[in-house]
Amino acid sequence: MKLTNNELIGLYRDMVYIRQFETRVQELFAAGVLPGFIHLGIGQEACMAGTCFNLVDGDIIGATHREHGVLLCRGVEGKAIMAELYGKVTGTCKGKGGSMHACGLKQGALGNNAILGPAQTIVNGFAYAHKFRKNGKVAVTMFGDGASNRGEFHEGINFASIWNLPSIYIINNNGYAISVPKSKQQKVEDLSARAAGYGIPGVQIDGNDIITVVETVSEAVKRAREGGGPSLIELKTYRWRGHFEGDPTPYRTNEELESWKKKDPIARFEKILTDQGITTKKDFGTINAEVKAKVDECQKFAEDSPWPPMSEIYTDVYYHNEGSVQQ
Ligand SMILES: Cc1ncc(C[n+]2csc(CCOP(=O)(O)OP(=O)(O)O)c2C)c(N)n1
Ligand SMILES: [Mg+2]
Repeated sequence: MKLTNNELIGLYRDMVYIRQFETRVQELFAAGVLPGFIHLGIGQEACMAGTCFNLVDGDIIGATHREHGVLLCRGVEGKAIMAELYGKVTGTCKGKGGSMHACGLKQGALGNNAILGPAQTIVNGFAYAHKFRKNGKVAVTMFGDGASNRGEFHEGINFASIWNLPSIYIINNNGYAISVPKSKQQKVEDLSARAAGYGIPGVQIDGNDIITVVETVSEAVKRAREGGGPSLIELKTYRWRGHFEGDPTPYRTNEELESWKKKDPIARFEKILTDQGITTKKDFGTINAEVKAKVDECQKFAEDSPWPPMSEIYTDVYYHNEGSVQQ
C-alpha cells in the first residue's frame, strides 16, 4: 500500500491533533474547569488515526470511553467535542453527555459508549444494513482488552461471523482494564487468536506503528467492503495516563511507562518521515503550531458558549412521570 506524502503528513497531523487535544483536556480537567470523568487516549494515537484513515462517508465506527481521538479523526468538530466536555449547549450532545457520550452521528461516529460491550453488538446492526443495501460500507468497533471479555464481544463477533457482516473488531490492547493487568484477565496471550473460535481472520500487530495499523486495517476494510466478512485486529499499545484522570496508577511501574514512552507513536513516525526526506524538523514545528492554534480555538469556543437553558432539561432524555416513562 503506497501512501502519498500528503496522506502521510495528514496521518501525522491527526496524531498530533489527538495528542494536543487530549493534553489540553488533561490540563483543563486538572484545573477543575471540566466537570465529570475523563479517560485519555494519549499514547494510543496511532490506533485511532490509523484506523480512521481507512474509513469513508457512510462507514460507521462505535468506540468506547478512551476514544475522543476517533471523533476528531472522523471529522467531528473539535470545538463541539470540547464544548461537550465543558457541558455547554454547543456540544455534540448539547452538553448532556460529556466525555463518555460525545459523538458525531453525521460522521458515522456513534460516540464514546461508557458501557463496555454494547458497541460490539450495535455496530452489527449498521453492518447488517450495509450488507442488505449492498453499499460497500463497513462498521467498525474499537474497544479495549478488558471489553473483549464481555459477553457482548463474543456474541457480537459470532453474529458478525455467521452473517458474514462487514464488521471489523479492533482491540486497543493497552495491557490493563483499570488496574487489572492483562495476565489477570485472560489466559490467552494473543487476543487476536480468539478470531479462530469464530472462523474469521485475526491478527495482532504493533498498535504504535501507524503505517502497520493503516495497512492492516486497510486489508480488513477492503475484505469487508468486498463481501469477505468480519475481521478481528488486536493493536498492542499503552495508555500513558492513568485509567482515568486522577488515577495514581499504583498498579504499574515508572519503568514500564518509560519503556512505552520510548515507543511513542508520534516520535517514531517523525523519524520515518524525516528519514525518508518527506518532512523536516521545521515542518513538525509548523504543524504543531497550527494544531495548537486549532486546540486554542476549541477551548475558546467552549469557554464562550452558553450553558444549556433550563428548557433543555427534559428534552433528549427519558424521565419517569407518575409511573410512566416518557420522552
Ligand atoms: C459493563 C461494564 N462493566 C464495567 C465497567 C467499568 N469500567 C469502565 S472502564 C473499565 C476497564 C476497561 O478496560 P479496557 O476495555 O481494557 O479499556 P481501557 O480502559 O484500557 O482503554 C471498566 C471495568 C463499565 N464501564 N461497563
Ligand atoms: Mg485496556
